[in-house]
Formats: sequence, C-alpha cells, structure tokens
Amino acid sequence: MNQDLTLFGAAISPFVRKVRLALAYKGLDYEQVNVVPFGTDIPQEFKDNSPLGKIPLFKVGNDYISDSEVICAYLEKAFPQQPMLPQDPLQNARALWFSQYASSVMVTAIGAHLFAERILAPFVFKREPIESDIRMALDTEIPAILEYLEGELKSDFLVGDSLTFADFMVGGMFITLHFCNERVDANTYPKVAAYVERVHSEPVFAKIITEEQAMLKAFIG
Ligand SMILES: N[C@@H](CCC(=O)N[C@@H](CS)C(=O)NCC(=O)O)C(=O)O
Repeated sequence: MNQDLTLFGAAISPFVRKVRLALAYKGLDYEQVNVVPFGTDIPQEFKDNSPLGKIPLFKVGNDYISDSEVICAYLEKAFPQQPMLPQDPLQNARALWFSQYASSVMVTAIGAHLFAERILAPFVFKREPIESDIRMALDTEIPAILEYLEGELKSDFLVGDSLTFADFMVGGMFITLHFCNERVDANTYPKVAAYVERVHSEPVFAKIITEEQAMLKAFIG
C-alpha cells in the first residue's frame, strides 16, 4: 500500500500526538495540516470531513478517518509491519486498556484540569485559570493515576518488555505534564519516574518531544 497520508490537527493535542507516535513507529511519511479546533482559521476540508469537529482527522487517499483510536486501528491493519499491539489476546487487551485509561482519566486530569488551566487559559483563552481545577488535578487526580501506574508497572514498559501502543498515550500524557512544569516524584513513585524517563528517551518519543517543545516555546514564549 502506498497512498497519500495526511494528518489534520495540532501536534500538542495528546490525541494527535498518539497518531504521530504511531506513524513514526511504523516509519510512515505523511503530510501534517495544522488545525487548532478552537481557532478561527480552520481549513474548509477539515470542517467538511470531521463529523465532530475534533482533532485528529486522518486522510488516506480520498478517504477520511476520525478519532485517534480508530486511526491507529487503521494504521495497524493497513501497515502490519512493526506492530504496535501484541499478538497475544490478553496482552493486546491490556495495551488497549492503557490507551483508553490515558485517553479518559489522564486526559481529564493532566489535559483538561492542569494543562488547559495552567497553559491554555492564560496564553490562548486569555482568561484567568480555574485554580480549583488545578488543585484537584495536582492534589487528588494525578496522585491517584501515579499510584495506579506504580502498581501496574511490572517490567520496563506497560505491556511486555518493549514499547507498545499502551505507552504511546500513557507516555504521551507525561509530555503534557512536563509542559505544565510538573514532574513525577521519584521518591514516591520510583517505577513511574523511571518508566517516563525510559519511554521519553525512545527515539520515536525523543523526536516528537523536541518538536513539541519548540512549538510550545513559539506559542507561549
Ligand atoms: N476521542 C477523540 C477525542 C479527540 C479530542 O477530544 N480532541 C480535542 C483536542 S485534544 C478536540 O478536538 N476538541 C475540540 C472540540 O471538542 O470541539 C480521539 O481520540 O481522537
């Protein structure tokens, strides 16, 4: 298969990041069209083909696919080389679970309550942050996430002993955490702290982190 691939979205979105990691992991070339969903400059092609107006949107030839999980499922089937998901059914389920967990619980705490309030509110939405959301994330939600992951980490990666789809979304949410100037306390959560360092130094992650850091700097100064 050799079709033109286009990804619509802003790289700093955790859902867009997951797809970028999947594309990089599979060694696929693609074009990226920057779309900021809350912005004023949204391309007509995106408006016409994204049913919910959410990023990412993916284009394969003349066809469009919505939703990061669905896009990644497509990539896994269309480009089976370098599989992201384990063959074993239970390990496969475990990898999908962590992606779901990060896409829901971690996105709410780290993305919506912390990043949106600490970074997007002052720099993009031009309003005062909701401090109670930040406190809830830092005092309650994120510690519960770290406690859970600390108990789940039995090896170097979340599933098996190498990078899988599970790490894309979970590891990706720690990029967002770092953008908020927060770190995992290695004394309290030693396995998670080591895991984050390990995953972020994987070549597919390292490249994306460098690119996103530059973007964020340009964005917020
Ligand atoms: N389930 C979707 C969620 C995508 C999503 O919520 N994207 C956010 C940006 S991080 C968005 O586009 N929000 C705009 C909106 O809700 O109108 C996926 O996995 O792709």
